[in-house]
Amino acid sequence: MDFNNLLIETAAGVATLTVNRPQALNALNGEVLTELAAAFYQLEYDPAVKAVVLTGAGEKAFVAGADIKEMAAMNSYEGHQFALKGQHCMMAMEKMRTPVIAAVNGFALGGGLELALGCDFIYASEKAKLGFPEVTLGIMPGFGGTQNLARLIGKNRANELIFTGKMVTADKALAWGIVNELFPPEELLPKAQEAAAAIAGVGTLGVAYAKNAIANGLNMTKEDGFRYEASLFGVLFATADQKEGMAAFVEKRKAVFTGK
Ligand code: CO8
Repeated sequence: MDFNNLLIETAAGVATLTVNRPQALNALNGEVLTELAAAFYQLEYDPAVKAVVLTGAGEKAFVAGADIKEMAAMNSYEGHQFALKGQHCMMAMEKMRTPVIAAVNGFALGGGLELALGCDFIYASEKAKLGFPEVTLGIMPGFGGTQNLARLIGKNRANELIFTGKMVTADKALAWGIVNELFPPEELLPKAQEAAAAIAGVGTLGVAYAKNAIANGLNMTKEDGFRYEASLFGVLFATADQKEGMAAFVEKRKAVFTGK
């Protein structure tokens, strides 16, 4: 499928998905969100794709937020619909079997930070700046940010970030656990692709089920989560990947996984 605002490059099981609207610092308008949802669907059902890296075009921004110029004229109904559209993209990433790694190469603000938080984990450039400036515009995060950030770093730090609207440096985002690791700008994309390649090289079903267990387990009691984990663990013993992975270990060779 051709996209007006996205680029997709796939190599050796890793798809790099770039939001490509640098003239607007990759801001998310309705069309970008429609395309992102379609791209996630396309990547999820492409057997050649085993991990995704999501980044922004240009040196300045990952995504500088939802498109303020488009939102400026919205009424309450349209705002609600727009929030649901963005949330659909975040939920799509959470439900994908395929892990999505955010490579935050610059500003990740508002809806841009929400997009990164919707990914499975975040790597960032040492120069990145992150924040939720929504309150400075008279609104609040609407693409899942209040929920994902508080679950990730706890209520009080999420409150501070969201209520003040202030940007934080990449160092602070690392210290607060928003970002897993920082890299010099030129190393960020290769490092994210390297992590994605590592994921692409292991058992696809094990990764998919682990992702499922973590995402769903966070909404369960610990006991239910344990039960859920054990069920998925058991299912993996009916797969060719489990047979191959363990046979390869015993035979001292590299496993060749088929995702079956
Ligand atoms: N929306 C639309 N256009 C944008 C956005 C944006 N979020 N960010 C930047 N742009 C545009 C600028 O308007 C400018 O375009 P033009 O050249 O035509 O004027 C171009 O990108 C370059 O930007 P700047 O000239 O401003 O670049 P600077 O380096 O001077 O500043 C900043 C960079 C600090 C990132 C600055 O652009 C900025 O503050 N951007 C807005 C950041 C922001 O407030 N983001 C949050 C938006 S609200 C949001 O995301 C809500 C999500 C939930 C929605 C819920 C549903 C209703």
